[in-house]
Amino acid sequence: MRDLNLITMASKILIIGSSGQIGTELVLKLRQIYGNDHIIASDIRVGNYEVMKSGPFEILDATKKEDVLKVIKKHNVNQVYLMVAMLSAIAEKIPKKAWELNMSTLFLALDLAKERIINRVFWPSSIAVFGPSSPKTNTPQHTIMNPTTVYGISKLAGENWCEYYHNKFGVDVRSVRYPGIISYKTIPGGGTTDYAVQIFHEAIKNKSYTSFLNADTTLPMMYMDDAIDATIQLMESNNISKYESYNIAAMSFSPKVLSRAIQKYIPNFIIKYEDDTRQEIANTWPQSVDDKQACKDWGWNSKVSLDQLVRSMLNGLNYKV
Ligand code: AKB
Repeated sequence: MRDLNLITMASKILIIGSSGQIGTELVLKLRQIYGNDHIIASDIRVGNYEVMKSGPFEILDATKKEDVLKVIKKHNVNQVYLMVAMLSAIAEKIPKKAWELNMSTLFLALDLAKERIINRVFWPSSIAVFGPSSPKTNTPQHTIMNPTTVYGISKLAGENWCEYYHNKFGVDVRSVRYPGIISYKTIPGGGTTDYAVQIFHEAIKNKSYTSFLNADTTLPMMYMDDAIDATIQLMESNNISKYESYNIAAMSFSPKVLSRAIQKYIPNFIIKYEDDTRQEIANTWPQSVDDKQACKDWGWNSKVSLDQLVRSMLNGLNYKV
């Protein structure tokens, strides 16, 4: 557990969207650091067993300001991690709903900070802010950005709004651009990088997986532990030079490279390829991003390699290696 100073500083933290892939593990890690009662989990649906039994949980619709306010007042919350979003692939199917959800929840959190009801917000952006005209490799933090998906457009607009609220109203809102996040506790839903989680479940169960991205589609990826560390490190940092979304990087791989890394432990695993509309999305995203600003400003450094990721995934899913 961290020292008392930090606990007082961040006395109560609300995670909105705590039943999702990242929200689940964020709650568990924050509870380890700050103590169970300091971390309020909330979502529109109940979360996994560990989240539900280890501390406070509220059913919460993140689009309803009155309800969010009630929870904030009830628990005396002063920081919010807003982990609600409709991801890239699903958002293409219901674009207006996705835009509405992604933007209205962000405005709600920004306004709470503007009104000084809370004093710090974390809001996740994504590599989806980049587009076909952005440099493909080592994509800089500042470059041409022309996202082609509703999700990417909402994330880029969100980044601009965060900066605007910071510059105009002094809102302390912090953000990283997540790559594809790989984890075993909760499955992701509706993203373009989801194959990199599904593949482990299928490799263990059926020894075979049909990838919806083609063999050589290389994308930036990260193991969940690194993503959680980056998020908390940024939120705790006193060294932020830029109130804008930071690129963070760990590794890049394609379905072919990942399948070979899995075959090291499951030699009879086979992968087939049948790409679908998610391929078009992936084609517009970077293969790797340059994260030197995050390294310099708040000491970001990834710790988990591809082989460690594969071992942790297999062990976590009870396939002991
Ligand atoms: C998605 O695939 O939509 C997300 C992302 C990269 O933001 N995982």
